[in-house]
Amino acid sequence: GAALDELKKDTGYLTIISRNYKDNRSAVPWFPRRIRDLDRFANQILSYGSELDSDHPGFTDPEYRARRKYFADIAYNYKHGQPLPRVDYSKDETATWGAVFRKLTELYPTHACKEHNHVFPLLIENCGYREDNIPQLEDVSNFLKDCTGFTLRPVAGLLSSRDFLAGLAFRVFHSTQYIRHHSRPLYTPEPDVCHELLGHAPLFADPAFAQFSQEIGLASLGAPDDYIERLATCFWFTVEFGLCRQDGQLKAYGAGLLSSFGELQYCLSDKPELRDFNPEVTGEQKYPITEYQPIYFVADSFESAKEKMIKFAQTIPRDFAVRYNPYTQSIDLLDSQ
Ligand code: NLE
Ligand code: FE2
Repeated sequence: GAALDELKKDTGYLTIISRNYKDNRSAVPWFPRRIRDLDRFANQILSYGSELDSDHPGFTDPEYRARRKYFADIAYNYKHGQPLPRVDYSKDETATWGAVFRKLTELYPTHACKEHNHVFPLLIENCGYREDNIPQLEDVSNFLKDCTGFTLRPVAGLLSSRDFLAGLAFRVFHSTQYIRHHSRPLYTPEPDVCHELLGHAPLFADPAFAQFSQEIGLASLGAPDDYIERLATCFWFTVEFGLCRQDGQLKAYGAGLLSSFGELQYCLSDKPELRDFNPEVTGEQKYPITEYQPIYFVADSFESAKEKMIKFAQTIPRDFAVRYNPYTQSIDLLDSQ
């Protein structure tokens, strides 16, 4: 009747079973309810990907700056559902990728977790991972979709933690498409296509890891700012810089490690400090972003890390619960009691 019509007008046919959310809506930070809502983030990036700081290795390289603008524009104009634009990478760009690829693939068998080593040959087989070829985001996104339902979206610049994490609730990963400046191939503090495709993509093909990542995303929806900060920190120390123990040995699964030849060796040396992953504690840890991490957190498995994240999510002050509806690719809201 009238109440249902009112609710439909309010939500555009999304499922709300939570009266709390409906009554309290103005107090809850906005969050995407359906996958196409992610298109809104393009207009609210914190910095445009082509504005390089003066200490960036590409700052004084006009060719590199023009290239960064080209990639930022692709992402800025991208809309959900479109194929990810294919890019012709130059000879120099491909050479940079090749240097990174060659060095890292030497280390993976001994340094990367078993999930990464399991998926990597499949990417070589199906997505054009080769020393002399930079894979296309479209091909990798389609591969991930088949494995776990994860997809990639191009991103024009830096998203807020809130927006970036919200994508994960929909199994959407915001990915850069440009490549690092050729002058510094073995470590960069900013993500690039090497980091996304060598570091992140293989893990998003793993079902348990995909679930873990989505849990962080779901926990973030409508959460207060201080919890977004904690969740982003947990993301940093897991998805970006996580270590795990496998068959009694320490291995890397964090993308920031798996895309840096220097840090991948350093993280398994006796130099850094190691602590057990626990969202309550990990979420409070401060970290540098432009140098190797002094502290890493170690997970027992993606399953156990996921269980810990789910427990932590229940401590977030939110008077409704969220559930991802894969049929409609939208978020259902439930009463949490
Ligand atoms: N340090 C990483 C690399 O060199 O590939 C990138 C980390 C991005 C968070
Ligand atoms: Fe990353």
